[in-house]
Amino acid sequence: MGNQAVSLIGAPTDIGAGHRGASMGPEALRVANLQARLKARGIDVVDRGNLQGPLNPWEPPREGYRHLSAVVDWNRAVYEAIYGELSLGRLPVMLGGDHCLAIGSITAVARHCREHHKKLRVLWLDAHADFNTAQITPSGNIHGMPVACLCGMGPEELTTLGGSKPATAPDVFRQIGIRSVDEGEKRLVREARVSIFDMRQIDESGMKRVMEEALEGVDADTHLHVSFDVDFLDPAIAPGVGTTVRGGPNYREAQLCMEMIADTGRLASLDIVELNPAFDKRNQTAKLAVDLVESLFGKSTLIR
Ligand code: HAR
Ligand code: MN
Ligand code: MN
Ligand code: MN
Repeated sequence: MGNQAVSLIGAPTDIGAGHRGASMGPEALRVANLQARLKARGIDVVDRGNLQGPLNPWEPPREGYRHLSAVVDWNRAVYEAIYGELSLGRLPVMLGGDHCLAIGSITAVARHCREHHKKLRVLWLDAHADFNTAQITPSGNIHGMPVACLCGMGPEELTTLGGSKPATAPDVFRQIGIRSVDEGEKRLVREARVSIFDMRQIDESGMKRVMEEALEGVDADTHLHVSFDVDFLDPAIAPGVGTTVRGGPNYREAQLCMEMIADTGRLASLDIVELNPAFDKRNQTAKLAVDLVESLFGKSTLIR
């Protein structure tokens, strides 16, 4: 992985979230030394700074969506930036920001894959399935909707961001660590046949077996995108998120997950989202996220 070129792109907003503070995520990751840690691995890492977009007006939902037009503005900016980096042959790392921004990043990745005849595989590391729609959302928060939007279920402005709709299909996703899915959302993910490795399955089969299945079929023609929602992690080790759900992966389970992704050698784009410094203690969650991202880029604890 030594000759990889990585671009960090900050998207400092909490426009799609139910709590304020994910807008501080990019800076917390910088303070936790993300760039230097990756550089120390021999990777060429450029920090492109932050994208710009509307402030959070903190309004109630309208017709099932909170802040829809501002979410669209932010996602357009993310889409352009991520597509630009991929076109330069670089590996974009989006520093969120809340998870609604994965609509823009993954729409760009999907376009890049179409143009380069690559198979897309998205690993969605999250406590939540993020498959809500305006009709079934309990909150109106668009960070609970990105996977549905990417599969063509959502507002036209978001489902057509990349021109063609849908941006991608349910069969590209493998969701890992899931333990909080709303009632209507459960029906939708079942209908769409999204492949979900929930915490019960991780408990019963172990992270190793789960990751083997989630990575099955990944080969030299695969573009592997990781969408890392920091609330994937157990809140005991990662308190710095707005929506903690207990019973997540512990430190070693999370490391093994990242190490097994690194072993494929196919990681080609990454989101780090939902880190919320307003809920963190001494930046510990940002530091943990950086530690895990180092493993994603090949740092290994193997001694044999
Ligand atoms: N499912 C809930 C909703 O839609 C909470 C959703 C999302 N929270 C996140 N995203 N952090 O993964 O309102
Ligand atoms: Mn490429
Ligand atoms: Mn999420
Ligand atoms: Mn989540």
